[in-house]
Amino acid sequence: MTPEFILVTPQARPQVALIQLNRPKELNALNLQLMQEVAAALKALDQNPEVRVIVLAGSERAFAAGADIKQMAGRTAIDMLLIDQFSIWDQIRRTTKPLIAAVSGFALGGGCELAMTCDLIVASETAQFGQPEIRLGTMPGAGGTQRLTRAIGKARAMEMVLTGQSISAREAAQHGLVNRVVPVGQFLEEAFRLAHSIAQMSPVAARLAKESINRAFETHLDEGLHFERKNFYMTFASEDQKEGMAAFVEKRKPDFKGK
Ligand code: CO8
Repeated sequence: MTPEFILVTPQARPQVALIQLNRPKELNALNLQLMQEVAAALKALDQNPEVRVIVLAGSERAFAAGADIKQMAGRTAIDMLLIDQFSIWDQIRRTTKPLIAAVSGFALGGGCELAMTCDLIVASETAQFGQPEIRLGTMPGAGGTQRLTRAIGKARAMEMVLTGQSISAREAAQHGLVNRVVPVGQFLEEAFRLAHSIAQMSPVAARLAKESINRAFETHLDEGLHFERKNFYMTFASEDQKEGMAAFVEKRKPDFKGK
């Protein structure tokens, strides 16, 4: 079925796919269908052997202005429980390939949380990141209190979540929330550039490295190191490791096949 609220380009660049949120009138507000479409597209691209890295973008004006307030407004707690929208977010989190958010304009509420669910964030100079839910009488629900705190620290996360104030792209970069900030006309191209440089690497090693970094947020050091070591050993079962080291010795560029 053709998605209604996103555009999917499996080969936006060689080996790099693009998912573009496309609900412009509503500033890409994340209704349930849009989120389901994103999760389904990510699953398909994750299984597509031609794709090594995925870029998730909005428009220049808005990455996403949050969950769809109009859709949520009248719901009860039990409606929210039964709709179980966060199972979709859990599915997104299971994407094994590197996922880059290309953020310009508003990344608010669920929009900020969606960007933080990605592995890297490229921001335009106009990007603003915020968790304004408190102004609506609620609070972040898709990881905002957890991922933001891990990314920028308790004091700043408290201020953003308790006041609802946004931070600029520059502040987000200073505090380690985003990887880089570029002029607005270049944010997508910069995301593709970053995606391309990752796509040159071994997809097997990238997958295992991503998994290991994410484990750092979920466990204590001893177990994290143990997990990392197992994944490190696992790379030695790949042809890519043999190719990478042979290419170094032979002074040539490696040709990684993802096996
Ligand atoms: N939901 C629904 N519609 C929205 C949303 C939204 N989050 N944001 C903007 N829109 C709509 C507006 O209602 C407006 O529609 P219409 O033209 O029909 O009135 C249109 O988009 C354009 O918006 P504005 O006219 O307001 O544009 P401005 O440039 O004046 O303002 C802002 C832009 C500042 C982004 C403003 O629209 C705004 O404050 N939006 C709401 C931001 C917000 O509070 N986000 C948090 C939402 S709650 C949340 O995300 C909880 C997450 C929980 C888990 C995630 C589950 C998916």
